[in-house]
Formats: sequence, C-alpha cells, structure tokens
Amino acid sequence: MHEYEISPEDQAKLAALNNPKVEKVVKDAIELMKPAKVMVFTDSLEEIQRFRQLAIDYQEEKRLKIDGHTIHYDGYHDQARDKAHTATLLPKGETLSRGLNVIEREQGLKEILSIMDGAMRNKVMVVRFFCLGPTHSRFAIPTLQITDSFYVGHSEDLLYRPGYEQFRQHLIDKNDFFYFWHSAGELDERNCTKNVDKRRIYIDPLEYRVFSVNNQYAGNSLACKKLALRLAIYRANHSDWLAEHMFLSAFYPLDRSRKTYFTGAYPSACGKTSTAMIPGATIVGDDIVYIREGKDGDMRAVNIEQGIFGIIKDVNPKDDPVIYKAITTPKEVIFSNVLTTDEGKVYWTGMGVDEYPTEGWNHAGKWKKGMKDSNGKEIPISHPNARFTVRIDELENIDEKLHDPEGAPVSGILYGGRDSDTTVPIAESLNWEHGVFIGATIESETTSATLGQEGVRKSSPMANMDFIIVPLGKYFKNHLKFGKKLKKCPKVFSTNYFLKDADGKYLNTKLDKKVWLLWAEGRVHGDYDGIETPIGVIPKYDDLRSLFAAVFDGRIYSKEEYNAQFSLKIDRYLAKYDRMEALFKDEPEMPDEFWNELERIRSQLHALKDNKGKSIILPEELQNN
Ligand code: SPV
Ligand code: MN
Repeated sequence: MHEYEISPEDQAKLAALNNPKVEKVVKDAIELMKPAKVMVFTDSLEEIQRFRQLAIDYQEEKRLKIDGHTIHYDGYHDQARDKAHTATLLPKGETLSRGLNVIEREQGLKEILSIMDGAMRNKVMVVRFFCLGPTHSRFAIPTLQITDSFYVGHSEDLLYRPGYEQFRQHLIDKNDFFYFWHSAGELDERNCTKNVDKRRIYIDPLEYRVFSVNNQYAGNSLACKKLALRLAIYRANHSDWLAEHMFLSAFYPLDRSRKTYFTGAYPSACGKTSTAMIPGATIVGDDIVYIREGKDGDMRAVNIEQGIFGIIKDVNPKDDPVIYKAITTPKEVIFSNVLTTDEGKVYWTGMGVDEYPTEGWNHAGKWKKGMKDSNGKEIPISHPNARFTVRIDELENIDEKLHDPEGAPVSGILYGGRDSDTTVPIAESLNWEHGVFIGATIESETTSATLGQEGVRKSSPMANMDFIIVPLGKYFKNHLKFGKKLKKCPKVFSTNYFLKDADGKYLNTKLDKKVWLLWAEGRVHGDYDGIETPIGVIPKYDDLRSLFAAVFDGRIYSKEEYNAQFSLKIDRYLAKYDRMEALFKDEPEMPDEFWNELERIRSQLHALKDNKGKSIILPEELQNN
C-alpha cells in the first residue's frame, strides 16, 4: 500500500459520491503513480479559485500584468499533438485507417502502466470532475480527470463545465463516465516535462479511458479535449449519433430577421475559427460538437466545451476584433508559449503592433531576437501553435444556446480545406449523400507554417481524421445513416477560401467569406436560386454582386472575378477524384454511396467536357444544363 497525504475533507468529497467505480479508479491511480499528496476538488467557486491559485503556487503558471492573465510554457519539444506516440489500444487483429497507430491492447497497457509507475512521486495528484456538453442533458458525458498538473486542471476549468455535482447527485449512471490518468512526469527547472522521449498517449476505448504521460501541451494532456473526442467518436459510431471536430455558430441575414445555426469542419489553418467568428455571427463553440437527432427530427448539436483554446498567431484588432479585445482586457486568460517581458506584457506573431521587443521569455526559455535552436532554425517571438484559453461567456458574440441542454438546431454544415486551384469558393451539395462525400474528400494543402514541403495536399475526412478510432468506412456509414433518418436534414456546403490565380495571388480577401456565408444562410431558407452543376449548386452572379455591394459598402464584384472563382475546372476536379479513388480503394467497409457519388460526378464531368469541347466551363455556360 502506497502511503500518501490526504485531508479528511478531501476524503469526504470522494466518499460523498458513493461511487465504487470512482473510488477504485482513484485508488488504482494512487497505487500506480505513487503521489505524495492527493487533493479532491468539487464544483464550488471557492475551490475552483483555490485551484487557479495552486497553478501559480506550483509555478506552472505565472501572473501577467493584466488582471486575471497568466502564462504557461510547454517544453520546446512539446508544442503540438504528438501523433507518433498516440495510439489506440485494440484487441489483436483490429486495425485503423491511414496511419492511426494501433497497439495490441494487453501489450499497450503493460507498456504505458510501466511508464506511469511512480510518475507522481513527490508530486500532488489532483482529482477533478467535468462534464462534456451542457449539464442535465442527454448529450452530456461525465468525466473523471486525474492529473498532477495544475495547468491542466485550470485549463479544464475554463474549457469544460464542472462535473462533481453530476456525480454527487447521481444524475449519471454510476459506471458510465470517461476517465483519464495524466502525469506531466518529471519536470525540468522551467517546470516543463523532462522526458519527452517517453511521452505516450494511449486511448483504451474498450474501457472508455485514456492514459497520457510525459507531456503538458494541451492537445496531449487535457484529456477532456482531443483524447475524449476519440472516445466519443468510438461511442457515437457504435450508436446512432455523431461526435465531430466542428465549430457551431449562428449566422444571420443582412437584415438580421432570423438566425440559422451552422456547424463546420476545417483542417487546421483553413479558416475554421474565422468562419465561426465571422463578424455578425454569434458563437456556441469553435472546436468539438456532439450531434443527435432532435425531438422534431431535426439535427441538434451541442458544444461539448465552454471555452476556446485558440491559436493566437495573427490575432489582431483588424482580423479578429472580438478575440483580440477579449484577450487584451482584464479577465481570466491563460496564454501559452508566447513571449513575455519583465513587465509581464505578452507578444505574439501577427498581433499587429508596430514594435516588438527584442528579448524576453518564450517557449525556448530566455529569448533574444535572432536566436537559433539546435537545428539552426531561428526561434520566432512566439511558437506558431502558441495559444490562448478563455471562457466563451467572456466573448461579446456569445450565443444564447451555449448551455441549452437540447442543443442548437443545425440547418447548415460547412466543409472546407485549403485548395489553391480546384474547388469553387462555395457550393451547396445536391443531397445528404453528396454532402457526406464532400466531407469525406476534404483536402488541405500544407503551408509554410507546417513542417515539410509546401503545397502538398493532405486528405482529412471531415477534418476529423486524427481522431477517428473506428474504421473510416464505418464512420461514413454512420454519417449516412444519421442524415437519412432526419426529417429535417441540414444542407451541406463545400467552401474554399484559398483559390489563387496563375501567378499565385489569392482570388479572394479574408473577409470575402462573409458573402459566401450569407449566401449559404439564404439558401437554407430558399432566398437564392443557384446553378446546378455536377459538383453542387453554385451562386448566380447577380446575387453575389448585390451581397458584395451590401457587405462592403458598395464594393463592385466584377463578372471577371466571378468567372475566375466559379468556373468549373473539370480536369482539376477529375484529378482530385482520382486521388480520392486511390486513397479510399483499399479501405474496408466503404459505403456504396461513396463510390456511387464519385462515379456520378466523374461521369457527369466527362459528359460536360465532351459536350462543351473544353475543360474549363464558365458559370453562364452551365446555366441551362
Ligand atoms: C487542433 O489542433 O485541432 C486543436 C488544438 O484544436 S489541440 O488541442 O491540440 O487539438
Ligand atoms: Mn481542434
């Protein structure tokens, strides 16, 4: 029996739950990780405040100049999700799609439990309870988080609803919760994880639990986020609902006479947050939703979070006024991996100031402009994946449905990627099957911000690929089945904000997406006619012309711009479908609908090309087809 310190009050908090499974999970964690002390926290404001102070006392966070702001640093080699050392534990013989690691369950458990043995020696283990989704809701999943990181718990206080009361009042099935063991492992002099070579994140869906060790970056450590998303996807795909990597926002027409909820999935750096936060929208969430059928046969979505863990790079008053204001005024904000100065000011790449400091502290430790890392790479002022964490109710554009236990009624779904030469800026799918096909075939080009060659296309179905721990075919079938049973099925749109001309210049400005979103919102209500093409319904010139003029103060949207953006580049689309065929052809359990859609579009595009005798077709030439 491992000896440790625990106060009678904390013991009583556990006992009050009267839950043998919770007790066993906590006891087993203590026996394995051997903390010096165990602390248990409820949902009370005082305790949450105390927890926040402990993150500072244990020096995982430091106070900044502005009231409520703190800074946390992850280690230099712990700045993003570690896909290589994340694995799903499955019975022998079961595999996953496309590079998602699988380890035979018994072997994986043995490995990770041996790494976690004694991981909390001389440290404090904290026991926290959260709720994924609004409380008192059929969408909600309760969680038990065990960690030795006060930064992790503090971040989860901002990002998730409190869950202790759900357990205590027996609002949940006693055995039905996700649980997570996390240890940052041994820390160095900056309180960053020392042994990143022994970083492991193992997902055990058969027991709905996750083990994570030797890391601090939130995507690896905050189990309620992407680790729980993987478990939720497993559960949803063995049931009749969806767990998706999507934002959820309400869009409005120009006269603001109604509101229309949209979800949207975009790979990173493809405009997801800026779509969710488009000026005039109200936001429910920016990252993860659970989706179920509503009582009226509509599609209902909840944000499983209540905060935003957002990329801070390029957040400035011009491009992201709402977020910029929120994170530069007094309120509870955790910054991570940005530059801080002696006076407690913060700086990040693209924040829109005239002058940046030439020294301070950042993710590399003490920093000076021009400094290089061990690979000879210049260290920027802040890491490209540096982040801010803030509660959504601190934002000016919060939507009223954030905590609605029945979720928001969704009438539109957007899918987008970074595509310089093929996909039109916006098109509406012809039906649900086509919509699922659009989501399944999202591709995104790599940018200079990612490692490796620029402009390489990467496929990420529903922008969710990293988290789909069931076979892809099964996941698509679940999507198809879900939409088919709805009485009110949402419309699905493909978007692309990144088209370029032959000289590599963008064909649209960042703000043009406002027009595409207004058109999509209008289409949901039958406001606009469109032009039907094999790849979906595209907007008519006159409608876009009026929208551009209305949104941008009389800006003239020319026919030339329209033609360049909305011409159907048949050969490019055909090349895309060839890539998709090659990628999916060996995938087991693929639904027939996927191949039917691919063949339909392909043969229609061939017919169009033959009929017109050319491969780039202007929208006006498509009008009467
Ligand atoms: C993402 O990468 O999609 C994120 C950040 O939202 S992380 O927590 O790392 O997943
Ligand atoms: Mn995300």
